[in-house]
Amino acid sequence: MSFEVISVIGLGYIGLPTAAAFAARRKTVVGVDVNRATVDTINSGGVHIVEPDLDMVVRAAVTQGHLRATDKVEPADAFLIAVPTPFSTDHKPDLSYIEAASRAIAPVLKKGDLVVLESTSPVGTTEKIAAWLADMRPDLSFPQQAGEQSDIRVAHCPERVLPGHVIRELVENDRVIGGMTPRCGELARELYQVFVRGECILTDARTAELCKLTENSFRDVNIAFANELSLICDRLDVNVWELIKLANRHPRVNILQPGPGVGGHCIAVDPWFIVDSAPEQAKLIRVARIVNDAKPHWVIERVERAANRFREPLIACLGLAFKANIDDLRESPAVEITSELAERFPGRIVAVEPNISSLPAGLDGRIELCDLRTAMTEADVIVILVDHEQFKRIDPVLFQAKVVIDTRGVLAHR
Ligand code: SAJ
Repeated sequence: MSFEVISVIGLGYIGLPTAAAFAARRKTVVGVDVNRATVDTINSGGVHIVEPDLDMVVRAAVTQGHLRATDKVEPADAFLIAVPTPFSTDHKPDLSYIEAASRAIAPVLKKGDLVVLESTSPVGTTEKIAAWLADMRPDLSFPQQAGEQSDIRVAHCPERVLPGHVIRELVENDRVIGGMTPRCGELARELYQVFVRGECILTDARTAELCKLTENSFRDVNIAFANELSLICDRLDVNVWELIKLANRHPRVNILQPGPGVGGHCIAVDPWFIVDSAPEQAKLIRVARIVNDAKPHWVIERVERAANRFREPLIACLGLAFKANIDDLRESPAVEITSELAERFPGRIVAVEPNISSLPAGLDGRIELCDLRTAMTEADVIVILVDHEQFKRIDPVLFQAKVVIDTRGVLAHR
């Protein structure tokens, strides 16, 4: 089977780079997005997200005629679903985007097509997609009905790329591919091998779903351990950064770094999908989420204590992104902390974020975006929230005579 026309549904942080990767291999790629502005930007050779080298790859794909965006699903040989899977306020997964994408694909499906779910999803979602498709297309057979003889093949291949390194990791990382039947998996492997240089390992769909959730939960639990240590160290007057460095000299210990909390749209979300599916069993995973979610509040209290020593303190928050050297502010603990400080303190709060040029809606008008030099000169209290390269290079002398709350160990790691 050769896949000549590939449709990618959802042109966000994962869908767009994936579409561009197929296009770079001279496949005909049709990207689909409900956002008209996104479609127009891509068709003009631009990108609507910041990711190193993505602009170059997309521009080349569009200019050479291999990638085109549209807001309507068109017939293709393979369909990749890469839409968001957020959760509701009570931590229940919201599959509405996946269901909408599946129902949009259904009318154009033809015998022999492959449908792959890329979005990180709760266990059982791939089976749900097959059920939604079957519901809309009684004239076609699906794996849950016809097994290996089905007209349509369905598989899950979760994305695993690290924001900031997407273009490289997309090609180099191993992929776990879960077919609804072994043949579904094999076909999906054929598809991904078009651009993936890592190994494509086959399993069933449920294992692939849980595998992705497990990877991010593993990281969350390990960050929670580091964050809990930072609280213990504060209580016992021990330097947590030195402690971790020393403990990691043991050949079988590898503790991660504490921070102001866990941000982004993956690590802080995916563990809840496991908790939701197995609430009785997922005790450690749930507690890790609670520990990490509590960390921003702990930081706020410490800043409050420090600021109360001044009559009218100027507080400078260094960093707003959810982690170092990116411009992504989504689900950022740094934003949460800065916003809460603005709520609590009547005085001036400034933020330094070298990777953005204007403040997001929630912070605009409440705090000021300022340059590093001004912040370091004028502030009484400095709160380091992100370990951006620019902050690691600050002259230590500038921190003298300031109250510094260093949530990332920037000063300790010099
Ligand atoms: N963080 C810490 N301490 C650490 C490491 C991270 O506090 O030692 C914080 C970061 O500052 C950030 C958050 O955790 O706020 C998440 O950052 P991250 O670098 O751990 O992960 P993401 O969200 O950028 O990407 C993760 C990756 N998953 C794993 O490393 C297991 C990536 O490979 C996934 O593809 C991505 O989630 C995803 O899309 O699921």
